[in-house]
Amino acid sequence: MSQQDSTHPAQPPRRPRVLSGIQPSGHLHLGNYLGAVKRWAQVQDEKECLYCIVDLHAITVEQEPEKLRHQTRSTAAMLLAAGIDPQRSTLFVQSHIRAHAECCWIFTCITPLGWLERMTQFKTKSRRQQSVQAGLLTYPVLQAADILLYDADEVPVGDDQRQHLELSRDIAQRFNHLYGETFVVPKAVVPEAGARVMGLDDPANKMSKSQSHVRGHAVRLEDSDDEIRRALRRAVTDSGREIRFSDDPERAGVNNLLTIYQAITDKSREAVEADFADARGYGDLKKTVAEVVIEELRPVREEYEHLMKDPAELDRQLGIGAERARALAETKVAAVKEKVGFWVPDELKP
Ligand code: AQP
Repeated sequence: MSQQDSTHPAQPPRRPRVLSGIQPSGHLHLGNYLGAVKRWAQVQDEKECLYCIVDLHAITVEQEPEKLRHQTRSTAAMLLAAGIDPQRSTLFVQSHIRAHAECCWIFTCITPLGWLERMTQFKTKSRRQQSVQAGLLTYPVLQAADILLYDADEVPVGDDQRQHLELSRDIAQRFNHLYGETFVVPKAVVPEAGARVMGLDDPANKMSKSQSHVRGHAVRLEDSDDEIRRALRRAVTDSGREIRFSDDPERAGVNNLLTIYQAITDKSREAVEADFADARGYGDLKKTVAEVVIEELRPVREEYEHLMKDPAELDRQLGIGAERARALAETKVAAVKEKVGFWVPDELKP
């Protein structure tokens, strides 16, 4: 070994950096858990993870201030309960880091309107609103800022977020093209099973926080065992009897129940179908799915209830996360401002 090798041992390769976010816009549900949060917890050892409670995103639709404040904390508690470990991951609240809003504005000025008007989520959510605010349209630009500020390599999300991720990539490439190499172009990581959990009352549409107040729509992560049993018993199916995965829209309800079962048990599609070969109909399917959901969510709910009893500790954890995230984001946004030609006086440099 040369002298240089012994004094400067090779640096281990940087672990891929992961960033993902969740809106504190209501009760977290089984779709959030299977499509996102469960995977977030699983990758904490192999990747460098940042997880963000995106309250700036939540106000793109109307929120009650006190409720939003409560939901921000309860979302943090639910993430910790579901296995996000603040020793291994950086967990923080988006509005605690000013750089997100600053970077969003800069991106807004390089993003063509047509890119935003194409977004499916904008079209769906704006249909549900009586009056549509501009923030709903620019939502994916803020999302690009969340991701690109931290040079994230990977973004684990449910299938519904694929299109937004494409837009983040487009914005990164456009900025790099206009101002020179600045941002990592991230990639979406979508789980094979559970990527899109559909509403139990309406399997044509995804399970959604903002609809979780609708009776029979969602399994909420804090639901009791009985509430979970009731929600699954009521799940919409069809008039058939065959328990198989299917792309037929008529059979979307059964497909959804099998997808939930598969995402929890981590079995192959064949093994899942074999488990129901002797079932006597959809009633048996619903009962079995309810039991695996209950077993999966019970420890999460119990830990959540425990964490919610100590808000000071919760705030302390979020403070530590914000400090770590701020150090990264402030440095990056300073470099971005420099590139676009802002004059930054010394006292404002990080
Ligand atoms: N139904 C779903 N199936 C699988 N994954 C889902 N996700 C959301 N719904 C499903 C994933 O959860 C993560 C956090 O989502 P979000 O907070 O950004 O909310 P969202 O995608 O807008 O969906 P919600 O939870 O239904 O909230 P509202 O109603 O407020 O829009 C993301 O990774 C998402 O893919």
